[in-house]
Amino acid sequence: MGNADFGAMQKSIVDGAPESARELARAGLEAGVPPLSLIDEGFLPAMTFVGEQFARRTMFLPDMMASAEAMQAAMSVIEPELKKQGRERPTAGTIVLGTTKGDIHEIGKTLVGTLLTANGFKVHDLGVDVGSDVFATRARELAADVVGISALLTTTMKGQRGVVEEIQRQGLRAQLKIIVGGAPVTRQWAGEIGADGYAKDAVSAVTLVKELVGCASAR
Ligand code: B1M
Repeated sequence: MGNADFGAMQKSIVDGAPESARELARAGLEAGVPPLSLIDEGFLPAMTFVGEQFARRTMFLPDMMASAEAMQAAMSVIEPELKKQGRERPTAGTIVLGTTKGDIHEIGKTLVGTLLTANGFKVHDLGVDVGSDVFATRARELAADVVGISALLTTTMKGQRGVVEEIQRQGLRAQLKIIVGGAPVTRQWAGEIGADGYAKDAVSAVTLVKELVGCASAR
């Protein structure tokens, strides 16, 4: 593994500097650093830090927005590299993925989708602020094996329950699995709303989906 300036990566996020984040991601890949290390050791800790500062009111919404923009700039370089790993693989299953209604957080959801793609799944990313009916309708149209619902706000977690109910209402519940995730989401909540599983991060989401669709040996 090559050298990478994780400190500079973190600074680019905290400073909200997209150009610098993009360049550092590119340099990291060129130096041979694995894409997931760039995320987990380079950029992500700074995003978590920014969230904590926002909660403590030592950073404000414009700061958090600038940091998110820098994070997305880095991800735009890293994600194609992650996806490449999945190109040669047979389709392991179809996933419909999105963030709940009223919630525009997309970075974590997109990372989950990228890693699933890298592991051979066909991912249909519905984006953010997605209504329950859209989740259910697309799942039916695409004959999805798994529906993945992300929520980053305590207020929009309720939307996950809404999606489960809508899938039930449309008579699809028996033919697909439902997984949930996002910072405020817990395993207990997943159980309460009748989801099939909870994943705390993108790597565990892949393991979970493989277990649920019965290809635990797929890599
Ligand atoms: Co917002 N925000 N935000 N925000 N934001 C949080 C979530 C918050 C915790 C910050 C804080 O106060 N500490 C807080 C929520 C508090 C709560 O409800 N518990 C918060 C708030 C309050 C808000 C606003 C209400 C602020 C305001 O307007 N006053 C507002 C709401 C907007 C809305 O959605 N309607 C808002 C807005 C924003 C920005 C637009 C500025 C920006 C998002 C930009 C974008 O996505 N394009 C933003 C950001 C960046 C954050 C923080 C700082 C970082 C989120 C992130 O991208 N993390 C966040 C604080 C934090 O989480 N530490 C915060 C990096 C990402 C890789 O991690 O998304 O957690 P994460 O995803 C992980 C796992 O959670 C998991 O895997 C991912 C990868 O490992 N996972 C899944 C996620 N989805 C999954 C689905 C799965 C499985 C696993 O299966 C389907």
